[in-house]
Amino acid sequence: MSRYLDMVDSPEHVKKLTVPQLQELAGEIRTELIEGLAKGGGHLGPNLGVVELSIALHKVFTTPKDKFVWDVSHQVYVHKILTGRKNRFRTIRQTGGLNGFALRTESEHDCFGAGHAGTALSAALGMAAARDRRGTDENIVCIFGDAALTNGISFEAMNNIAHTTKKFIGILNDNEWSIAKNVGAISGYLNKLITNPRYNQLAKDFENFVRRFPKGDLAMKLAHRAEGGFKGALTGVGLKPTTSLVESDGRGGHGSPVLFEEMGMRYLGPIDGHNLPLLVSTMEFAKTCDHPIVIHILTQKGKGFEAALKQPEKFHGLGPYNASTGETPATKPGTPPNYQDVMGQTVVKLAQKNHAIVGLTAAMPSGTGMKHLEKAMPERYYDVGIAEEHGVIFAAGMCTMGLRPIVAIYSSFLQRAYDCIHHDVCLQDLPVVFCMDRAGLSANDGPTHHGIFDIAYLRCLPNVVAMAPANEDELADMIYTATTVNHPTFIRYPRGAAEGVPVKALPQLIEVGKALVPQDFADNGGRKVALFGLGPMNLIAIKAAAQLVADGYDVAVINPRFTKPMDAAAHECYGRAADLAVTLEDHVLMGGYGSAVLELFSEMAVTTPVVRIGWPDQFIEHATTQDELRNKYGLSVENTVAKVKAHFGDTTSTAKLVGGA
Ligand SMILES: Cc1ncc(C[n+]2csc(CCOP(=O)(O)OP(=O)(O)O)c2C)c(N)n1
Repeated sequence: MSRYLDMVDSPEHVKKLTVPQLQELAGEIRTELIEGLAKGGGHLGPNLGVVELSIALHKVFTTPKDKFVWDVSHQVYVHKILTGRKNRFRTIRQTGGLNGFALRTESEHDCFGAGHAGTALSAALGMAAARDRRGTDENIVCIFGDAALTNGISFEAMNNIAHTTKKFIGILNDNEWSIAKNVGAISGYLNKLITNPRYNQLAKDFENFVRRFPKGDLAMKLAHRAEGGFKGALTGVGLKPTTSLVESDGRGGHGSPVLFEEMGMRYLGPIDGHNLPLLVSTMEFAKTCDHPIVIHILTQKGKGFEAALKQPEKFHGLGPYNASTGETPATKPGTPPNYQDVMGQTVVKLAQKNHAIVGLTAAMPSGTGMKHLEKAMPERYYDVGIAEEHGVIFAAGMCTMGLRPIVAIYSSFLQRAYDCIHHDVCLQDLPVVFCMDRAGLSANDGPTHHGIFDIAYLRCLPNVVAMAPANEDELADMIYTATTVNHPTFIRYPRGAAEGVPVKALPQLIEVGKALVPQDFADNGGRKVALFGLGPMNLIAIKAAAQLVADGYDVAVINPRFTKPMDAAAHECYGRAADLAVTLEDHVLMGGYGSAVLELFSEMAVTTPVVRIGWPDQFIEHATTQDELRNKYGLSVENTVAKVKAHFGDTTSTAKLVGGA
């Protein structure tokens, strides 16, 4: 049986279909999402929630002229399917395939790239301001989730909207979930709006109102003109300060009737975000508005897939699953634990012994493993929402009162809080412990999520103690050590499964600034090579050492453990003794660990040549696996061996050399 989906490959095709046909298309797209992502995984739940919304947007607006700005943009899969990328959809997040987020270089329909939350309102407002300046008439539509409102930037943008432009369409896609259940006063506030009978009645009135008119631009213009009377009903209430509309929130506030209206925007909602005819009419209406407007739509994360509806957190983003049942493959026996779980379990152990310890996540309880503390000691656990800046300063405040906050944030998301790290934590030398997960690649997410800049951005700051464990046991020791150091501490570790090293029942203190030497020179008469392998690259160094030793080299492997303070004595000793020093890091070369070694050698007049292995000075694309990218960019055992041999003019290596440093 032919499907509408087979006929649709661009927004023009969407426009040609009737609303009932589009409703069928919605069902077909859901099937494509569920089946198409089953093999490789992806952000299934959020995309199932925006099928009708995405279709309605393309029915009413015309990209690329009109602009859709998606917050985080993990929910753009349907938009991709409708904008010429349907045939490549099943390549999403895989090597050479579609990126999992909006990407300007991928399509003219992706007007703004993202991956981090909270940027859409600002970007969209910038576009609206630019449009107004150049006197053109593009519609700018910003789609943001309820969790985006836990982020400060969203409010910074909203503070500016009404003063900046008259034409701005915001769509608040409210499914009550962040990745986990949304948190904080804003989520409580939205809930009050959703359940407020007054607003529900107004939204119903709006629905009845638009239903009376035949579909189409002209009808909506009429509707808009007639809106004078309607407007009173729609917004007048919001502008009147009536505290009774939203009851006291129990937190000392009475809740302004409608926050968005207080900020100078019109508010329309709550609207059923799965009612396609209503969405189409609402968008037609929004298009004619001469005021910034926020349309509050209610959607279900995972709509149309039982398993995803039942477990919204798991299905927010996941790996392969069974397309019929939603079951995910069991972990193979013997698979090491994830670094994030070792982190969370260690925090629980430490918190049991040290009452000053508390744990903090910025909306990522599962992703960071902080959920272990949430479960074990909910009163010592804080989820601040998608608010990394606030989270870091909040932790700094806690430190001043004697607490020992452990802040778990992905390396890439921590970038947002850089000034807070500098100004609030390091400058005051407050002992916040930072656990930086996903330091290294997040392969299938791509450049928005790769965490490969943190050594560079941290090692320039005074007071910092920065470490990188080579395995999960060392991670536990480092977290413990960090809780005893009276300075800001930062621990970077990679995504996913750890190395399979047994983790001691109780973590041990390690000496700050002290490297380890897992393999010393054998003095076998071969050429001396010192491999300085940081963090997970230590294993690469050990494997490369085995091959080099087999070929007659004399190799020492150093596990530096600290990028600040570095073990100057160990670096100097092995640097001087070697004929060649090689640094290996899962980080950009520029400003990273290898750069620090060069600086140290220069200061100590160590003249041994240095080869640096790490990520080049470019944004690294997404791929199916980390290993593919490591091989491509030369962060591999083979390339390490080849580089060493090339240095000595040894032609026994057949591997192609990658990377220039
Ligand atoms: C700065 C930042 N912190 C954390 C994340 C991780 N993250 C990705 S999506 C998401 C939740 C988004 O929720 P919402 O905006 O409501 O959209 P939904 O998935 O519910 O549709 C989070 C916390 C991120 N992308 N960016």
